[in-house]
Amino acid sequence: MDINKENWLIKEEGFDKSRIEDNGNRFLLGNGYMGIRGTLSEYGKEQLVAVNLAGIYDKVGDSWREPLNAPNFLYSKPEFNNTELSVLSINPKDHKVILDFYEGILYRESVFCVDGVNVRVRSERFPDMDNVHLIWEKCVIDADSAGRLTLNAGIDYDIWDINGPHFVRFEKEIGHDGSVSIKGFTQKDTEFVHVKEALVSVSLLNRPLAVKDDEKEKLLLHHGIFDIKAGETVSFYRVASVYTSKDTDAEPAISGEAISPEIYMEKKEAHKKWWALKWDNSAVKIEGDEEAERAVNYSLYHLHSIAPRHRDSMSIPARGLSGQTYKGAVFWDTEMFILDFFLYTEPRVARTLIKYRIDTLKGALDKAKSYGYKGAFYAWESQEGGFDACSDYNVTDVFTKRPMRTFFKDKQVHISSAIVFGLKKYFDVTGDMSLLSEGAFETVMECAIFYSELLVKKVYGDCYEIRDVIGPDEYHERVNNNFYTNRMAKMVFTEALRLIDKLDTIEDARKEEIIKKYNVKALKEIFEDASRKLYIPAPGESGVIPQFDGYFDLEDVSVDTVRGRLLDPKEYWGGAYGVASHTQVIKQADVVTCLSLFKDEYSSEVLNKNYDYYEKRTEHGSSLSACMYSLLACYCDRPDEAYPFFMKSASADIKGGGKQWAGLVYIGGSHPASEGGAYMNVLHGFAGINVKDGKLVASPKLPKNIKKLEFRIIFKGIRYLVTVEKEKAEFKPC
Ligand code: IFM
Repeated sequence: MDINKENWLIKEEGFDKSRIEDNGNRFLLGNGYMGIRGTLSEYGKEQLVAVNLAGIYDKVGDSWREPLNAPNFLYSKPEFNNTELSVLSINPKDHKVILDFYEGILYRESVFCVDGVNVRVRSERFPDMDNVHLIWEKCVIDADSAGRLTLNAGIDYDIWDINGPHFVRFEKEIGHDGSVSIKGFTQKDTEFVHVKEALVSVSLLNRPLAVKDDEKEKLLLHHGIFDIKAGETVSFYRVASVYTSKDTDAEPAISGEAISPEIYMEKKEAHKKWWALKWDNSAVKIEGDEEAERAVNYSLYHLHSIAPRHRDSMSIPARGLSGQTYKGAVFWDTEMFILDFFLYTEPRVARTLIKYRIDTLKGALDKAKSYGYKGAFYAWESQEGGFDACSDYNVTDVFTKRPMRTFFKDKQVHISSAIVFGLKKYFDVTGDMSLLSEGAFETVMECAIFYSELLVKKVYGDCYEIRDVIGPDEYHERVNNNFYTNRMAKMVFTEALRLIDKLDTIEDARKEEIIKKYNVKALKEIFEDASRKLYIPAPGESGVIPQFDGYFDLEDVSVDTVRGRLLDPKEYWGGAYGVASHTQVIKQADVVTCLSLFKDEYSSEVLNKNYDYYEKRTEHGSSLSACMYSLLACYCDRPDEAYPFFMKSASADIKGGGKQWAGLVYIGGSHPASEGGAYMNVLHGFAGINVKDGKLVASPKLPKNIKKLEFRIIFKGIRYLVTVEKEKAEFKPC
């Protein structure tokens, strides 16, 4: 597949202070172990510099438990004739930052004019994709007249945290071989993050660097002075490693010998090869629409960068590795929006994501128990061990500054169905049933038990209801019979029944264990009954399905009318007194999400009517919304209407500027669910590829500006080249 690599560059020309925050997300680098925000090397915590670590959390006082940020090992602020070369202090004459997302390398070039002398700083950096503890950087500085260049490069340990500071003490070490190291300990003295870096400078003078420890500024720096002539360059190469108390592999040995220009070049070549291989499996070629091609592949770049390939049981937080927003927690975003990309391009990662849920079953059992239920109620915001990090007060009222009681943790019971749905997709797409004996069977049984516990039967009546829940639309709390929740619960019962029928395929010893643990026969009866009698809201005369009981009785006003009622732009729309709560205006796709999952059960007329009804009433206040509308629009045979929603989803991070606040809580960062949703739009929507009766089927719906789609997928272990043109899709094993 030929790729137009020019289209795979994200460029920022000229320095604009107001873009610092967004660029941190747009130029993000990552390797699943760490995410390095796309900030400049002279930036500090005010510019939201962060090296965000996966799967290691800490809590300070009463504030939210959040993932740790490591000390910034990419800091540098050189000086020329005693003037700092920093965009924060001098407006650069020329400035560009380029992310080559085909190669996964971030480049920067700035020219500063210091007393009439043009001084140029060029750098490039990339995280190691094989040894995920490492990151590599090269920096070259020159000037068009002679002058004194001072190098200051090292570790900045004044760390940006939302709810920190997390490190209560630091241990520093200065090697005699060009390395420095700093180990930050949290209040639990056994927990630490260790950052070590080695740096070599290369210049005609070949002068060794000294080390400066500036305790006040919290900088541990390599330092050197070079009197350079016009055109002469001073370069430095560095490698840094991050290692934490959570790691079980060996810590990389970093010393002056770990880095040299030759080693750097070797690593860079290996890095480019790594990415070329990834793209070979996953790039999406969109003929006729370069902007769409760029946006969707950029989204995939992000997903590749945050995939936990270094573990066999780990998931992806809702804001990826772009920072501490949403507490670094894992939401339903993973199974419902992100998973499909990995299922079809790198099933091993999909397995790792699913395994995380299997391994956190204990947390889900405990959570259900704490509410008086049997079974598995997964964490709405899952951290280590399945601990639910979701607070009872998720939003701060902008007027009173008081925390507002929200019920996301207690009432978004649909979370457990997402886990079962993820597992079901894993089985259907990979054909790999090995997880069944590795805890998947128990996971599905426990989720089904949980939903059977939620069923309520009226004395007069023979159907079951699920009451007092929050559906995907979080603006309407504590409703009864949410269509999405009930239909997904039914799916859990049917999946549990399907797996019970597969019990014989599990090897004997495990099967024995399972039979001892569960009364499978009794469960089968319960699930059959539940699945038959669970009330699923149906389309009324108008063809529209009520999102929940009483939804149509709410005030029917437009999204703009509701927005017009806001007294403060940051005001929260939901909760008890939110402007949307008593209206039909919803935050994000809810009925529409459900219909896009179960489209085959409804007529085209019903799909169309619901799409039209809910589209007008949706704020799209969540980045999870647009892709579901795009999917349903395709299923309604309206691909041209699907297209803008797809572009919204695919562009969430390339454009930036999304919603940054929920009440007074900062929610900025990158949007993996939106990125994954964009992939789903291409795969399931435009190419129309889905699994039916164990086989791949395709029913393409290309919007008018897309001439042709081309990409590779893996289905049941076989790789296919998919080509879609007009109404035709072709799969060729490749
Ligand atoms: O999971 C979502 C939720 O549906 C809407 N609020 C943000 C969460 C994290 O993306």
